[in-house]
Amino acid sequence: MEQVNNSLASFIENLKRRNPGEPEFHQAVTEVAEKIWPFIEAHPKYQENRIFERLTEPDRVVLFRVTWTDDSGQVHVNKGYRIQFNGVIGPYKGGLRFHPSVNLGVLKFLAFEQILKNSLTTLPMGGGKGGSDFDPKGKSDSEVMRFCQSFMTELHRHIGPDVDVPAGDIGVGGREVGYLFGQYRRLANEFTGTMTGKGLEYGGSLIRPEATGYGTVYFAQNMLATRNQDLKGKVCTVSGSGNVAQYTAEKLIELGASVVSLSDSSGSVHMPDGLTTEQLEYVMDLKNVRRGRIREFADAFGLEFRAGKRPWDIKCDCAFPSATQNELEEEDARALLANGCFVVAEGANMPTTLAGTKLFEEAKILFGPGKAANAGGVAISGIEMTQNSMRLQWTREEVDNKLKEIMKNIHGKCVKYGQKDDYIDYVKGANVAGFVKVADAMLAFGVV
Ligand code: NDP
Ligand code: 2IT
Repeated sequence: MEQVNNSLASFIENLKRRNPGEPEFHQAVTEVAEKIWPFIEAHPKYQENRIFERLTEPDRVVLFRVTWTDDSGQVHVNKGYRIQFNGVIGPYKGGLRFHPSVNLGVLKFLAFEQILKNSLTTLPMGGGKGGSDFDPKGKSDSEVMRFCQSFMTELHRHIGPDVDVPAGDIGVGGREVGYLFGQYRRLANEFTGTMTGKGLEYGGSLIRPEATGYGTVYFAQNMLATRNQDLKGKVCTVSGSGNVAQYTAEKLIELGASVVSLSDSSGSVHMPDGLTTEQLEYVMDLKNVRRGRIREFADAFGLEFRAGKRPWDIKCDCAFPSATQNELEEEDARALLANGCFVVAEGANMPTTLAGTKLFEEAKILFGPGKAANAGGVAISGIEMTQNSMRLQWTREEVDNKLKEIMKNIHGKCVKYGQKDDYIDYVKGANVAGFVKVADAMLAFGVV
């Protein structure tokens, strides 16, 4: 009979052996495993039923070909994916990412994180993620439309309002969701809330575009409140300049903080006097309508553009990594700490490397991991699903209040499971709290 070796080291070794060539997936699981192992050991029912092993193997992975034609008539082939990772607490839920770096390991890390994040929101949503290595940069609207239609022509067989509900992520915003949902509705011949992040005219929710960024800022407010502080007057670095970065910046400005950086994959812009509302409007138009580069923003306002550089060497109190995974490495964490940064709220998914996370923990700063801090986006997706099922639309204020309440709740759960003698281990708190609900549902279902 196979001997079960229950040590953390052998678990990680097995995971790497069974999932070769997926470093981001290994990283995401390692972070969770390190935090929940003592909890699992203290509750043998999880270990005896090999719950964590089951939780790290997706229910299913759908991999398909996406063929489309560009404006000059040339045919292209991309990969399409949907990872339906765990559905024990609700329909699979999670975004679609279109970016050339997308591969199986990246989407498995994102879908795995999504299981615990969705559990934390308290709403009934399982974990999923999907996307393609298609690069929307430089493509015309009609090329993006043809790609989205081809992608959905296959994906529609695998999703549905009670099965799997995709949304946006990097490279998938309002325009793409419109094309994707339009094709879904046409093929399914029914109007159901099978995508979230939809336009307001066709079933979208107020505040969904803002929700991830606003929610991350609300989470930071909750963390600061544990030290009797708030965001007023705080100097904040933000990375990225897409959906999450834009609404993080908007809420920070509204709360009286000073946003001193934005970035994209070409480099960062330093705004020593703080981003103004007028400048943010310019960035939104540049990125969402004209689809330009952040350098153009620096040039338009005579600001310093730091080619190829991240914002983390800029002095700040609070940092909001809002671009992509592993954008905040050990050296960046060291620079932030040396400059006195004491709040890091992750708007992106897994932006901090394991070594960076360790430094933040040792320094006992307020470090809010993505699966807690950025859960506002998927939470309001859940609220969009509820509105679609009820066939009504809540007001902006109602939805924003729900978002605030959910972020406060998530913060409370992190404190409950992560409180240590002299600081709150939010990484442990988020992982254990997210795990318990899913694990107990898995136990209830028996060996499946
Ligand atoms: P967008 O596509 O709107 O914006 C992405 C931003 O990140 C752009 O500024 C982009 O720059 C930058 N970026 C992307 N890849 C890289 C890279 N390899 N290096 C440096 N910069 C990069 O995506 P979102 O704002 O929606 O997503 C940002 C992050 O937030 C992701 O980690 C996503 O998973 C996470 N997230 C998103 C949610 C949502 O609701 N949208 C919810 C929760 C988390 P460039 O234009 O040069 O590519
Ligand atoms: O990472 C995420 O939580 C998202 N991209 C949002 C997912 C969703 O279904 O709204």
